[in-house]
Amino acid sequence: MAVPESIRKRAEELRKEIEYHNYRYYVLDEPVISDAEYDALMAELRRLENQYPELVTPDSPTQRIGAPPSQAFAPVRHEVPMLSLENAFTDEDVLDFDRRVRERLGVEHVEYTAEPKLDGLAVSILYEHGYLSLAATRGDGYTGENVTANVKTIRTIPLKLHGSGWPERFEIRGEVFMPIEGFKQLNEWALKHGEKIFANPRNAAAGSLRQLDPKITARRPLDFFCYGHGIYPPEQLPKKHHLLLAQFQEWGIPISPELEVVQTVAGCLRYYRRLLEKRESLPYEADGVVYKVNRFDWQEQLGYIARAPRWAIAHKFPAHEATTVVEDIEVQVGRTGILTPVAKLRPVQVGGVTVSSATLHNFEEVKRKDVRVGDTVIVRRAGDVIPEVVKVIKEKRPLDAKPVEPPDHCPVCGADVVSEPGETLIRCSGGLFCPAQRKGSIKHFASRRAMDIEGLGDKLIDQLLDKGLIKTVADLYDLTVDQVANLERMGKKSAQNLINALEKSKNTTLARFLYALGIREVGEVTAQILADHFRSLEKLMSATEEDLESIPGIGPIVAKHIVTFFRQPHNIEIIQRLKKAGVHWKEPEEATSPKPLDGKTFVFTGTLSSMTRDEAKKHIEALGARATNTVSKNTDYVVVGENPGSKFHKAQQLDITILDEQQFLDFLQQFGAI
Ligand code: 5U1
Repeated sequence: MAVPESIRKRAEELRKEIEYHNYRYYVLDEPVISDAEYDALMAELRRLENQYPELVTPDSPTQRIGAPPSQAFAPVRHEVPMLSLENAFTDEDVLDFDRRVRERLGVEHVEYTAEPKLDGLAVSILYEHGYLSLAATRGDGYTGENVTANVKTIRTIPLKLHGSGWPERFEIRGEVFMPIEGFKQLNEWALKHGEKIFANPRNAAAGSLRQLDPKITARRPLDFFCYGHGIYPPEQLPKKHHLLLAQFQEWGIPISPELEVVQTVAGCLRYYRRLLEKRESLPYEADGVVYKVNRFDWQEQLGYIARAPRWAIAHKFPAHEATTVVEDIEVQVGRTGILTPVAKLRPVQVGGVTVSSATLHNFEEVKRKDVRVGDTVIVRRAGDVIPEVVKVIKEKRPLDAKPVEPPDHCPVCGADVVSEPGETLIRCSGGLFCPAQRKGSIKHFASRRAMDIEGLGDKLIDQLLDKGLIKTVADLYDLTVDQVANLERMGKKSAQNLINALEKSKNTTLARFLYALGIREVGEVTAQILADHFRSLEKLMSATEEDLESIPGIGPIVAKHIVTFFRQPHNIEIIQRLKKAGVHWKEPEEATSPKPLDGKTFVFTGTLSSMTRDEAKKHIEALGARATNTVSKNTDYVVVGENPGSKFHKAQQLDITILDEQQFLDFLQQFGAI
């Protein structure tokens, strides 16, 4: 059946539009349409392609998840070998590297590029006539595996290059990685569904990319930064490495936002210290920094030794893994009653932090890893993820190492331990009568992303509960200065501060309040969806499971938990008491009412002295703007505090409006936000 011209044109329009929205969403982090609108565009394109299969082009956005499972990955020979890097572990190693570079070139001053070394999986991607045509893993450097179908599912990698002027045939090289947040969510999901837990983001990225079924890869939160090239016509190569990467970025290829050009080895070492300080707050795992001689002609002059270039080196961060001994295995009870085995460890330094306990996730994991009290284990700490036991060194197991079994009764309240069919997790059945669950729910209520009660930390909550001053979250708002002042390590002033913080927390948002209630399966995102949809607590409380399930993003399990929660008389009583105590919020407005900064994006860098980053974000969000992490040409304002990072330089390069702290405060004042 011939395809009518009008349909062909519509399919082409849809492809372009969807790719544009993919770019806004995945690369710029600045979507301009809702998920529902995006889904409607995809559905329309799929419909047309199903009706007229000849409309399916290799770069169609539908092809990102549509490829059939392959039986194995075919080998791919790299025309230009994929090199590895020499490692430097100390400043001296880097100074030696720079000395060797300068001596070989016979120069005094060398310009380098510096960027994070991501802990992921290296891939090479071939573009032909502007289309992604082949993607392969590094393999042994000479032959890799064909992972084209899987790489095509990574939303930030363009299937068709933007702009123009690209060589007919060229390769980009870079790292596929899993951002820490995505890794945490993937493991939480795996934990709940009894699936394999990944030891670290690197394994998760590698495991996801090497899935035989690309549909599985498509569901994994993978990302990519390009750091170099393979095949490339020499006459089209710019003079410097950073210019090539800037060119790649113009064609829609993601590069590290932390990339910087630095002068001499001193600049390299300064960059290293800056990045090391930021390491824990980076959204991905970096295991070091890579320095490269920026000029391509100098790179060529320097050449290679064995399989590593003489013009680049990886300066490694201190290890995030260490070996220690399991002194005990305790069972902790969380706020939803889940029993988690925790290894109590002989204290050990892991990447600059002393670690004395590590999660074992659940009892299936304890069995699978066969962890026993007395075992020598490898522990790992990644970003702000809770340290975990990676593996047991069986050769070092003492004869009296003690295995542990899951308990039948809650170690805190003695209630029966139960498990739901098909769940790996076991729970205490004591509900809010269990002191551990009560404590957990109060900690959650007070936490920064919930009611944000400053100063109400774990130790204080323990004391308040132990002294019988509070039993539920509603009791917090009945506390008096005198009651608090009598607690250990508290005085009149700190007690008054806590009462002030409680008073301040009463002014909240519906989404935060819903999240703070600790309804099972209602995290921050779900709470926001519910607040946006119902815009009133009363409406949500009277919603049926059916009403809830009709909302995009709310499934039957979440719907059931929500309805069950609002059916419990003690929950209703707590909500009424909280409202009576003065907890309030402005009903979220219709998304359509315009705000002065609608559509504007802000990036914050450095420390503000007058408010926290979260407070600053709240101010601009209230005016309709959004805060993003990456500076791009679509950023409207970059707010620069003390000790700003590379985003400041990027903003200068891109000529974006920069506001220092005072200018930012004036700006907010102008809109009556402060
Ligand atoms: N950031 C970065 N990681 N990384 C890894 N740059 C970089 N360069 C590499 C490797 C293996 O190799 C160069 C020789 C292209």
